[in-house]
Amino acid sequence: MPTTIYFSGSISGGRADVALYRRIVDVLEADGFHVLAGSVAAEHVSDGGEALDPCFIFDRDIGWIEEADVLVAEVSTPSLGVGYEIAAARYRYDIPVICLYRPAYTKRCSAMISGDRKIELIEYDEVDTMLPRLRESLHRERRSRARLPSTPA
Ligand code: 6IA
Repeated sequence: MPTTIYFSGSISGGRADVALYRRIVDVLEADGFHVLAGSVAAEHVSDGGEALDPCFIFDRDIGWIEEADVLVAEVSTPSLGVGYEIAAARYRYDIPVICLYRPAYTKRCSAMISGDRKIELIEYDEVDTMLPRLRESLHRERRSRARLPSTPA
C-alpha cells in the first residue's frame, strides 16, 4: 500500500506559491506516494477558492486528512485553513505532520508550528535542496510505520 499524503497549502491566505505546491505534489507522486491535494496545487484555483459549497470542501478535506498517513504542509504563506488542518492532523487523527518553511519569506514561522516538538519543520531556501530532505523524511516515516503492529479492526 503506498503512503497517502494530505498536502496542505494556502488558498484564501494567498496563491503566490501555487507553482511551488504543484512542483512538490508532482515530485511526491513521481516518487510513488498517493497525494490528496484537492485544488491546493491547481494553478487555475485563485485565492477565491474552488467554486464549491464551503461545507462540502470542509467535509471532503477533513475526510481526506482522516484517510492520510501523514500531512505535509507548506507554511511559508500564512493560512488559517492550513493551520486548522495541521491541528486536525495532530490532535484529531494523530498522524505525523511535516511542515515546509522558507525563513526569508515571512518574519517568522508561527510558534504554534515551530514550537510543536511533534511537528517536523523543514526550513529551506531552495526547493531543490528541500525536496530530497522531504522525501527522506517520508521514507523514514514509512519505514517506522511498517515496523508498527497493525491495529485490530
Ligand atoms: O484558509 P485557506 O483557504 O488558505 O486554507 C487552505 C487550506 O484549506 C487548504 O489546504 C485546503 O485544503 C483547504 N481549503 C480552504 N478553502 C478551500 C477552498 N475554497 N477550496 C479548496 N480547499 C480549501 C474556499 C473558498 C470557497 C468556499 C469560495
